[in-house]
Amino acid sequence: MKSGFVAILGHPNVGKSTILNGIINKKISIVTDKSQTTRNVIRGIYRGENSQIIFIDTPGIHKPHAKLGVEMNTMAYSSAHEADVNVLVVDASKPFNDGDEFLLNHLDIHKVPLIIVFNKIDQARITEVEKLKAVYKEKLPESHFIDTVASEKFNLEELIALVEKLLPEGPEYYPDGEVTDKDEVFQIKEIIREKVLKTLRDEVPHSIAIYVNHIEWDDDPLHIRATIIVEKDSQKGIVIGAGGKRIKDIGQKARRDIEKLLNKHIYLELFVKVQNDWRDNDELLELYGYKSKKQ
Ligand SMILES: Nc1nc2c(ncn2[C@@H]2O[C@H](COP(=O)(O)OP(=O)(O)OP(=O)(O)O)[C@@H](O)[C@H]2O)c(=O)[nH]1
Ligand SMILES: [Mg+2]
Repeated sequence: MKSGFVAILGHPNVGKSTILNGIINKKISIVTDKSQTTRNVIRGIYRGENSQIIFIDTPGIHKPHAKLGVEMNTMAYSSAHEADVNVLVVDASKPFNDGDEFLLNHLDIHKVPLIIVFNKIDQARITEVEKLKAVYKEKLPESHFIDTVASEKFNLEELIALVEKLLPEGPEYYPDGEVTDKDEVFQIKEIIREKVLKTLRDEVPHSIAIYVNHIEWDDDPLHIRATIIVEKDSQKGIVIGAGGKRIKDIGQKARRDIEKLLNKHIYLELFVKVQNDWRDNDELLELYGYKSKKQ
């Protein structure tokens, strides 16, 4: 059988997590319109008739402003290094820029087959996409190209077929039925973070982390106590909102999704806590699950 590890790489917000979810046909990785949504390496296990492919969603590579960003970039770089096939996702609606050049110079994408995915072609002009492709063709003549609209699942089956063709023969890495390497607690935290991200703007989304204090698995409804960590006092007020309206809204939306995930009624209690500069604190980064060597 064909099997192996496929890293999905690129800048933030290009559609990497949307591609993973579309391929696995399940929401494994959270998606928002904010950049730097994904902060961990998240595996999705795809099974074909004669293949098992471990697709690896990675944090978007960016210029880091804190240790958190450095950790995130490290996760992406090492995923590229370890992959059997690399998938570099680019936003087809944007012209080639210095940031793209930087990625090509720093990512370890020259040892194994490389697919360049031109995503968001629904937002791009054909002539501009052609220009972009000409640049990549010149820089990476051996790479394979494919156009996608990940949000519509357009061409994802073709992408899977191309990956299958490029993968080596190998063993089954995961038992039947497993779709991700992440446990339920990770997924609960991510659902809450997604709802916070979707409700907030500007700098606040980058400043939050989620900590699960306690889950009473035997209770019915199942009882979850979680804390939204922010970096400044002013952000605490923003997350809570006037009269607690915003945190209530976040809680309701998160509860619905967590109920779908666990297929159980849940009672979700949310707290907000300020932890100054947690994004630059090694111990707290480890506590919140953002240390790259732990991946
Ligand atoms: N129009 C359009 N929007 C898309 C497409 N694919 C993804 N999006 C949207 O682009 C935004 C970013 O998608 P993500 O999948 O979170 O992007 P990402 O590359 O994982 O981003 P990071 O996790 O921040 O690195 C979301 O609002 C998606 O709905 C596409 O093909 N066309
Ligand atoms: Mg993502």
